[in-house]
Amino acid sequence: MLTWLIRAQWLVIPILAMASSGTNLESGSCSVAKPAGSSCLGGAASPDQARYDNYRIYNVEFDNEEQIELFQKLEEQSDSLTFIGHAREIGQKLSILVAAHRVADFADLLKTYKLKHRVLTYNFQEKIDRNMGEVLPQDIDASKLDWQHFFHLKTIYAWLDKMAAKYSQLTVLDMGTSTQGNPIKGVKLVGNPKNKAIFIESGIHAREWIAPATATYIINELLTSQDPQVQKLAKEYNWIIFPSVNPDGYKYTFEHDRMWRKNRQLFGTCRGVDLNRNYPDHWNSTGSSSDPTRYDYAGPSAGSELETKRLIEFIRENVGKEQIKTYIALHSYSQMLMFPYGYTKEHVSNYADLQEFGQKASAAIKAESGRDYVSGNLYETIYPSSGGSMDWAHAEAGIPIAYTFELRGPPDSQDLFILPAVEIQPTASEAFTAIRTIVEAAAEKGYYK
Ligand code: 0X9
Ligand code: ZN
Repeated sequence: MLTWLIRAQWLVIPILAMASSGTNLESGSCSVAKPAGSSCLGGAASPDQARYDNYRIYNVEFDNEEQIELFQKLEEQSDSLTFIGHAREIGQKLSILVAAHRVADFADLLKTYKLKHRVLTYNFQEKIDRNMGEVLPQDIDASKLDWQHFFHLKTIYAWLDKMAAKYSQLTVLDMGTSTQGNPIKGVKLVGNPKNKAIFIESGIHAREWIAPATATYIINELLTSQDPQVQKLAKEYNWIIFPSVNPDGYKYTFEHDRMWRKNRQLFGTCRGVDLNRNYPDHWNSTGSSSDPTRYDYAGPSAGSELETKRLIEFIRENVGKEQIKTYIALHSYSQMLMFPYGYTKEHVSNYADLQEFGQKASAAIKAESGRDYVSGNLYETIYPSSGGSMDWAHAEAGIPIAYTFELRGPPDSQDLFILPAVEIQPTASEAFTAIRTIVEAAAEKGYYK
């Protein structure tokens, strides 16, 4: 049985069979011929796009060690099964995106080893098609940016410029360029030069589009909200917000593969370092891979990637000067508010405070939208993982309040990272509520004195 399974993975995968007549489609135009099934993608149509027709999402639950070992092997053996996390423990539920040509033998495996499971989605491409229809063309006027659509990097950057031109308290920052030469742009919103600062990192994982959308929402709220509480936060703190710290990856998800996660660094036949495994703090010690083909590849060495170096350099230069006391990393999905550490279950020195602020924030979300967000240290709440930016920011840069948010949807989401655009506004709003709650609770405890 197992031998048969192992062999099955060597079947030739007929993906991209639709690819290219050789025509190079002009970006921004949909009037020219295009391969079947490709969409306008809001002006970034490409003939070379990954497709997920009839890919299924399974959610499996492990009842015994044999099943766990089996699924650990399966993940190692197959690149046509996208695991959203690793098989680790009894009682764990795991979502797996199964390539169409593997559905039969995957279903057989579930039956043979009696795994509890559900099919969450039967055709993942439908989710992607719907999502690509929610993207506005990249050359639209930046004043059209809203929270009912998703936006290209170019549009987001133009919007930052536009907002900075309009509001004198806002300046555009540039951390420097990415691996492929894209700028890593952000903004600083100054209420008063003497204020303590809150740093928001977003989009380190390319496919988590709700993260950059939430970052622009927060910038907009801080600048335009009529709510006195929000105006107070904009006045009493300075905010440094980078909507996309992995611009190469983000662009790639619009132009070539909606499911791309890592940066775009080349390693022979494959690409990409998981930037959230690349930070020099207990680097590559747990929950990360040394194999560049993997989604959680830690990179060839600690801090190897240009995007990591840019962020480290920025924080080192500014943590004292700008008095950065809070670091928030935005991700999706699973609805979690997590604090350090990711690499060990040992507790940080201010564990009790971070726990309390996290619980208050999740209660505030519950009151606002009814959504459940679980709070706790990252290691125990989601899974062990080392080399994350949050651990580095807390342990190495000395930023006392540090959180990683996993935004919507729920852990058993049928959409994985493809959150419907109607959910952008409520998701961003509840994330901002959580941040405000954390900041206000930390202020009461004297963290910003
Ligand atoms: O695996 C991750 O990087 C995060 N989950 S996601 O689904 N958004 O990819 C969780 C946080 C990982 N760990 C650390 N910050 N250490
Ligand atoms: Zn992520």
